[in-house]
Amino acid sequence: MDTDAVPDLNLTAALEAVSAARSPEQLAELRREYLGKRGVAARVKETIKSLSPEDRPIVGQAVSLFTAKITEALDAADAVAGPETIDESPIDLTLRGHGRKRGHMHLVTQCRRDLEDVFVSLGYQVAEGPEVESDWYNFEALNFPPGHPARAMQDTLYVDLGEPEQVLLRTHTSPVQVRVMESQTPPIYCVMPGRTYRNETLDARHSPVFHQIEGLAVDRGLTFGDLAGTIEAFTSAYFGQKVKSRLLPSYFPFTEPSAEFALSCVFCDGSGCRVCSNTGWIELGGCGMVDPNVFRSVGIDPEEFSGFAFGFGLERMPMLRYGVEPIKTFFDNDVRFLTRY
Ligand code: FA5
Repeated sequence: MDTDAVPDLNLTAALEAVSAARSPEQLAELRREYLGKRGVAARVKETIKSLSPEDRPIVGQAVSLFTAKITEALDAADAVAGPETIDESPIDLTLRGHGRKRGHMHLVTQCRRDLEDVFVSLGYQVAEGPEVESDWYNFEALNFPPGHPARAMQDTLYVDLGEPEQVLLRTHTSPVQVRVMESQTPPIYCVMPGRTYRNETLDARHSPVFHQIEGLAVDRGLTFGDLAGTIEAFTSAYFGQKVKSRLLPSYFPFTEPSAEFALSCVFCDGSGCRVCSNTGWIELGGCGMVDPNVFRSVGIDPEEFSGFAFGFGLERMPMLRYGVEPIKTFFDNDVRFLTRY
């Protein structure tokens, strides 16, 4: 047996060298030294053919054991030390980035904020109220006594809590008027945006869930002229000076007199088209002077103060401004619609 070739195959020393290696480069160097084409294991293997028949299997097994143990140790050390090569090429700062995709506000929220800004600039405050309401706030305090036929104007969704008092999903934002008048003393100038619910079938312009914005002013000496001027001011601030508003007699139990307000059609400038059913006008909401009974229910003296209120569908505003239809487009959450506005 050629004893000169065998001492190179020192498994213990090789394993110590592997465990002493500190970097991927050192491990790569040891892999070449022990397992490479001209490495220790290969060179010892070459000598096997010159050995005696008895020694060949002994040295062959020793080489296999050495190769297996060193491979195992190097693989384990590589896994801890990380990749064999580290990319040290400089970062190319001229490459275009991927950019950061940013979300934005929903069109209804944008409209709500725009209108809030308009009203704040007119001296109004913004208030909110609960969407799950009592019958008192949604109806009774607004001069709709139980069994009053006007309750049928708003098909109501009731919440069954097993309580004697009826609880419901508010059908309009007008209950917030009552809460504001209960908690503040006049003068009051306030707008109240929020989500509302009605037991209605979905169609092009009506949805069981929609948004309204309510306005309330209570002060000494307010007149119907102030109401008309306020409606003109916020509609032209949102749609531009070209758009005119008009009031037509209507009925709400909580305002007297009451009116319906409409805008000159933004699609045909009032000359008549399919959208406005050839009338030249598009209805936006209801309004009127606060009924003395409502003032009494919240402890405000109707002899001393007068007030006006108005309420309209929030979706109607962007529907008219951008021609969005049907109303369900706002709630479908189709990304193509959401990213357009
Ligand atoms: C009311 O809800 C009254 N609270 C408005 C009011 C406030 C009158 C203050 C007087 C003083 P009405 O039911 O007409 O009124 O609804 C007002 C507006 O809400 C409608 O003109 C319409 O723009 C919108 N609206 C009503 N129902 C729906 C619905 N199902 N889907 C979308 N918008 C609706």
